[in-house]
Amino acid sequence: MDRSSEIGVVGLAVMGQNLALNFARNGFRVCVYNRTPERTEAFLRDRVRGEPIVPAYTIEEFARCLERPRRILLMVQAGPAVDQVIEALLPHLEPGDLVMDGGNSHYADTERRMQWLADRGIRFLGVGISGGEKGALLGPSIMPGGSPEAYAMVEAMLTRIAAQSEEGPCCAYMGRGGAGHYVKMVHNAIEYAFMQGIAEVYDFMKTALGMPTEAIAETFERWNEGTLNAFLTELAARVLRYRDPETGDPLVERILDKAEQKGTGRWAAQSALELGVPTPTLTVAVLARTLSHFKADRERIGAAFPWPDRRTPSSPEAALSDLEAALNLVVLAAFSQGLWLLHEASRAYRYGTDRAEVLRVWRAGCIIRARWLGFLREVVREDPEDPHLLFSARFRAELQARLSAAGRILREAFEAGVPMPALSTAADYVLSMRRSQLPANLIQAQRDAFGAHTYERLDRPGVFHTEWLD
Ligand code: NBP
Repeated sequence: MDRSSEIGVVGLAVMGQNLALNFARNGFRVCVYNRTPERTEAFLRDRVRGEPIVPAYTIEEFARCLERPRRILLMVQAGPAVDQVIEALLPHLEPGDLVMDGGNSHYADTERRMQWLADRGIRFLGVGISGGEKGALLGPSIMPGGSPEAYAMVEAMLTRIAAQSEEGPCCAYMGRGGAGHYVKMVHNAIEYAFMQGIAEVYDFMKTALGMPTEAIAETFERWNEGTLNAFLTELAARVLRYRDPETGDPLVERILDKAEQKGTGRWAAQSALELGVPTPTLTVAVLARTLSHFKADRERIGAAFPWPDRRTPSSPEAALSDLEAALNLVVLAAFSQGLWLLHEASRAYRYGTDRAEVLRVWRAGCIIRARWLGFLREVVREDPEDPHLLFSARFRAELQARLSAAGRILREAFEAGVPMPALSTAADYVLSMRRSQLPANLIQAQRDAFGAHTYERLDRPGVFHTEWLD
């Protein structure tokens, strides 16, 4: 088996197993290694059915079984495990070999590892992979970043195992340095916002409209036929339809209302703050998950803070139509903010990311795949250098058509005590970005009054300070 495998996969949890099978089913010879040998044995016994996959039980054996230059994909837990695996691999690698990290690593860690390995002549790619376990097996969306030479070593393999859309394989070079993991992080931030938007309209249907879970599922199914056609819309409907085998009730209604997170949404919010890019809808989706954790506090406060929690709007049919428009607004605002963040990050970190290519790669295979992506790509291509989708007349028209509906929903939601942070921030984002004059003049005057921070004037150039309190 020496030197015969075209690709090596380290880490055989769900993602690694399915990617190894995906490579093998596309005709590539694969060598697999996992720290705990029992997992490798179970994989070969339970899942490998004649595919060209060979196991290695030591790192030495693993390095030996790969064609030179080696191509290795790490699918281990993000964080210190990636460094530990690289440490273990290093003595067995040679200049020219390529290591890819396919996990959800932080883009700054990816840049550090890239430098670390470059000093030893070894190439490194940070590869964002989306699609969950099913996507990994049947065709994920793949976002590789690093040097173009490193990408050229695996382009044919990655584009072969990726999801295929009418616009080509859902894998493309995302740019230099940590671009691949940065793009995946923004993907996840948009995913958080989309899911938060879905959760809010579900809450509105349940609380303000009093709809049973089945009817809410049916509504998502109907919306999935239109502009909201998306993996997450369909998934919401399917999850809402699922009945608990034990009780016969919709399982979702038996699930504790605390949402978990693994970090990519928070990293995106942190990066946006560092770069000075406003991404309110992406950020509030992270905060909403954090707030959900304070269940006991919410129960205590809620008991002492009465508010009408059920109020059917005068026309439930009209409310549903407005709600569909409102969710579209959340989705469009989330993409708009995410793409602005990508534009600024690409400029600040010199990634050279082509956002039209990003949108093409998100077209299929990934969690945020949605009908809107084709339109968004056309908008970005109108002028790829524009940071904002909001500069596009076509994009503005889509928002304008939905903003009033969002306002009506927000008024009803307030009356019914339904918090809608993603929708509120989406509407606020559009309203703020269309205002040539914001009240920041008063903030600046106060800053100057208490801290002599100075201000600029509208009517003449220069920097001014006033003794406001004399
Ligand atoms: P996990 O994130 O659960 O990681 C488990 C794997 O990491 C096992 O193979 C484990 O080996 C290995 N590992 C750990 Br933990 N510490 C290690 C160490 N110090 N040295 C060597 N190996 C170590 O697996 P996953 O859910 O398949 O995800 C893999 C990566 O892909 C993660 O970064 C994840 O965020 C990302 N991702 C996951 C999904 C998804 O849907 N799950 C989607 C997209 C991306 P062991 O068997 O010896 O414990």
